[in-house]
Amino acid sequence: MSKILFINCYDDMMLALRTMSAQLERDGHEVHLLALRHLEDCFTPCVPPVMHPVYNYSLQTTQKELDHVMTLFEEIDPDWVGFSVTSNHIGLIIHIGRLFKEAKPGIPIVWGGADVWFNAEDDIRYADILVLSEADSIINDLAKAIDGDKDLKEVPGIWYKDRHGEVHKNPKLPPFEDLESVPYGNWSLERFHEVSADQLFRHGYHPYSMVGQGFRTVMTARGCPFTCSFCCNGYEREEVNFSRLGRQRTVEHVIAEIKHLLKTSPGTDVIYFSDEVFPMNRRWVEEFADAYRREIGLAFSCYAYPTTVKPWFAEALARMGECYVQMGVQTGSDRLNRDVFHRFATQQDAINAGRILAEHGISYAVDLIGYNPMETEEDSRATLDLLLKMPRPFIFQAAYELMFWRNFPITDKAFERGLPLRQINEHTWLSEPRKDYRFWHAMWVIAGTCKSMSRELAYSFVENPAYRENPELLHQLMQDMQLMNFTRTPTGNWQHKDRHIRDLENYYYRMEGSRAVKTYFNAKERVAELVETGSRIAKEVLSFPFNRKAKNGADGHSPTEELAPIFAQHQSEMAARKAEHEGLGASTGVSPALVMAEGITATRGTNGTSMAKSDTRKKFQYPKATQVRVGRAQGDVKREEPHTSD
Ligand code: B12
Ligand code: SF4
Repeated sequence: MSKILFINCYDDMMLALRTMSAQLERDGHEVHLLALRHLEDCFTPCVPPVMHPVYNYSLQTTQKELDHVMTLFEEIDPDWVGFSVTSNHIGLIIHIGRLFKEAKPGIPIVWGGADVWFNAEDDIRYADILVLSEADSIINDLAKAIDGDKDLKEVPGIWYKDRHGEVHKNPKLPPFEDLESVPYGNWSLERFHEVSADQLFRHGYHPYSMVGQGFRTVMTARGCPFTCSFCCNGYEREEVNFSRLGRQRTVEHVIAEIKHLLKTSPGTDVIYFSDEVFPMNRRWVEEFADAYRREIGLAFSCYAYPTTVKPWFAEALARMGECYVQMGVQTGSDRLNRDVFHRFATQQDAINAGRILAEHGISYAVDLIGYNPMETEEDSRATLDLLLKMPRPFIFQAAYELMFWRNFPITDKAFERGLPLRQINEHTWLSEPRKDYRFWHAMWVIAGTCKSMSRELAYSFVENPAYRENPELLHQLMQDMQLMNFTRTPTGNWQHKDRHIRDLENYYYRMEGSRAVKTYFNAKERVAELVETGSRIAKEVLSFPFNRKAKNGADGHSPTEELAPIFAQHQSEMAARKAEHEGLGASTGVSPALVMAEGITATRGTNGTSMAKSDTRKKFQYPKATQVRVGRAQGDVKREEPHTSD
């Protein structure tokens, strides 16, 4: 049996690693989890966070933090290390891998995660084993093989280097179907640590951690029917799209997991459904809403796509309890959404969705993508218009900085078009800094945050050249406005102040004799027990008999099968819109963005939806890693130089 160290950067939810840890511990392995850096420390390593930051390249760490990582590494003395790799963090991960190898020569380094799906040919230079598929069905065999009890060539879905450095490529696995055979994630603190803000939080979390404050991640399904060009689901072809296929767990199984969390993970008080898009299957959602209200009743948050928000959907969510919906809107420009982002939801769809959510009293947040070299002045204005029209109240979540990840559809096309990008690590690029990106970022936040901004007032800013020249003036205003309107909740989220006060009032009213109070005292007792009896109880908690129901629900229906026609319906609706837009686009002449969309959408699949041309990804030769340079976005808060590739 091995000692294993799993590491994730900038995310302490780390659902994949928690699930694998539970799987491996069932076989007697000792798995330690390390979250390296909290997202809050994204670009302010040691000082309080900036409000609504542009999500920047969260790729740095500090020497002190690296020292903590090495201290843990030496204490744990793992037999092998597993990294979950997203492209943003690849430089950091390569660096840490090298430190581990120096400290313990020959230690196997295993990589899995989104970056590996897209960049295996490159990633194999840095890892001994790559997991190119979902690891659920193979992780235990992989551990056996690393222990020498099995041959690595018998483990599908991986690439590995042999003793002579030769790379062996085992066949890939299809998307993992039997979601209910996987144990619930391991949320125990016994072997969990977080390193962030220059500190080592042993068996605990960064103070702003949502997990530390009671958030627990649950996925009811895997996959998404949409194909946004900036997302891992952007290619419709199955060999490049790993999560698109819709796979849905039963209502009973999800509810059982949440109940298990409530019993075993003290302090759980918000459920974060991290499904790419919250289920769209009406029967499932309705049934789930009833069960959730009846048996759980906790506040929750989930993601929605503008076209999936229907009145029945909002009614069901509202029925479940206190709810926070995050809706990616990306832009108010139909052209940009359609031609560049490959999203076929219109501005009107976003407004309709907002109206439906607001009418049902659901808090919702919108987020956008900015800093985009394919965005025109007209597009930026359309986003401003959208924000001015969006039904209130809503929370302006962020204007994310468009990231171009290696081998993602939007990146291929940006390179083919010769757009100027700056490379920030081996697999990530950003646009060149421009004043107008900063200007529009601030304009959107102000329009999204200010409750009563008229169109006239907004456009007086837009028409004033002084702000274009000095966008930092607007950024100051933006930050002051946010400070006046928002407060940080104990869960680390930004929330509108009025709303927060109302929530607190409600909370105190409900406290008397409430379930929350009971849960609190139960949890306290449980913690006291855990402290008293130490790891024996913790082991009991870990070996809790998992609910391993068959894939079908109690009445024999299969939610995955039911999901398929709903996915198909969404896809064909999007395809119809696409066809309609393509017709319109053709008559408007040739825009660079339209040219860019070509190739992403060139052939048609058997189900009538468009398919990416099989050669699309092969055309462009990516710059080599030696060309890496580390840039700094204009207006960023001063931070330490990242320790990336060298
Ligand atoms: C939910 C989610 C989040 C949540 C929670 C993340 C979490 N890990 O729990 C939050 C909001 C915190 C988040 C944050 C971010 N996310 Co995110 N997120 C997702 C999402 C929608 C689902 C991830 C998930 O939990 N899947 C379910 C689990 C079971 O599957 P999995 O993670 O893929 O893991 C399986 C395999 O990949 C493999 N595996 C994965 N890791 C490892 C490690 C080892 C050792 C092994 C053996 C196997 C293995 O086995 C796992 C089990 O089957 C994905 C999209 C997607 N389809 O995956 C994006 C995605 C992973 N996120 C992405 C990004 C960029 C981010 C951020 C960097 C955003 C930002 N700019 O700050 C941050 C930081 C993320 C981080 N370090 O992981 C990108 C990554 C793109 C890329 N090229 O790398 C994705 C792919 C979305 C996209 N745009 O395409 N994210
Ligand atoms: S809706 Fe979300 S998860 Fe689905 S393809 Fe678009 S960005 Fe990706």
